[in-house]
Amino acid sequence: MTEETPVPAPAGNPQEPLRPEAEVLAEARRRSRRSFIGLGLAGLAGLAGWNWLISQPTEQGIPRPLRKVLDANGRLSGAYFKETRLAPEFARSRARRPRVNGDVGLESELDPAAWRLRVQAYGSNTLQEFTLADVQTLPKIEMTTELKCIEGWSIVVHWAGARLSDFLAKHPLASRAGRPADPQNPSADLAPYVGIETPDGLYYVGLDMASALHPQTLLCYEMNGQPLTPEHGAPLRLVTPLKYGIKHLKRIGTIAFADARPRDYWAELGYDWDSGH
Ligand SMILES: Nc1nc2c(c(=O)[nH]1)N[C@H]1C(S)=C(S)[C@@H](COP(=O)(O)O)O[C@H]1N2
Ligand SMILES: [Mo]
Repeated sequence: MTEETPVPAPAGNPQEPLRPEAEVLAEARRRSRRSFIGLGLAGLAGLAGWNWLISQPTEQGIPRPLRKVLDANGRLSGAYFKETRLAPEFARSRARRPRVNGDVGLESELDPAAWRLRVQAYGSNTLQEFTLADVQTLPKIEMTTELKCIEGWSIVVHWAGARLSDFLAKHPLASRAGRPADPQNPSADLAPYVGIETPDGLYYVGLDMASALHPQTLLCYEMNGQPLTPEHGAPLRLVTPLKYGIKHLKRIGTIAFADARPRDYWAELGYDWDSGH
């Protein structure tokens, strides 16, 4: 995963002052309402239909009938994503240190020696614990990809870590019958969703299984050739470059599997649950 793909220059100037993510969220919600109009839904339904629609109960801030359309779109893009798409990679010399963004769930001190990755087997209450060394016995994958924040900035970063798919192939905890995960040939009893949380449970993200098993979804322990620093998520963070930064959970504590979308910090604040780009 080293070849360079020509892509437009990253948007946003890292020196610009940060806009609060919440402000961006409010704008994103306004934008997504406009894009429904762009879909022609309002036009088809007419004004009466639109009034009916916006009077419907909401789910994640979006009227429920539209949420269904979005979910269907999400499933379609999930299938596309699984089969073909890779995030562009860059020359390693383009890598920069990203600014520290977001510290929810990182407030307490962390003792790296005492840290464990805790994984709950699908459909059972058993928790299995892993050390960082356990994760590092898996093939080390390096890639130089763009970290894109919903605030509008993006930075090229060189990451290293283990594929989550390799982890779940070696430790078959995502299938009810204990089958190794195989992205090419997923077994019917594979969990449809993965939930990942910080050790204190204060930050949490959900992924569909196709995204979790994507070849660029890493349990990451190095940034730009150095072990992760605490503010960037030491000892282990998620990197999944087809999704916005909000999904790149820093300081992984637990991984669990679910039949329905796991809770997601930014989705609860109204942002798109998939957060792909
Ligand atoms: N635990 C935790 N992980 C997190 C966040 C957070 O607040 N807490 N913020 C996310 C957001 S919004 C972004 S853009 C990236 C930024 O990663 P960086 O600080 O390494 O640049 O981390 C993500 N992971
Ligand atoms: Mo972000």
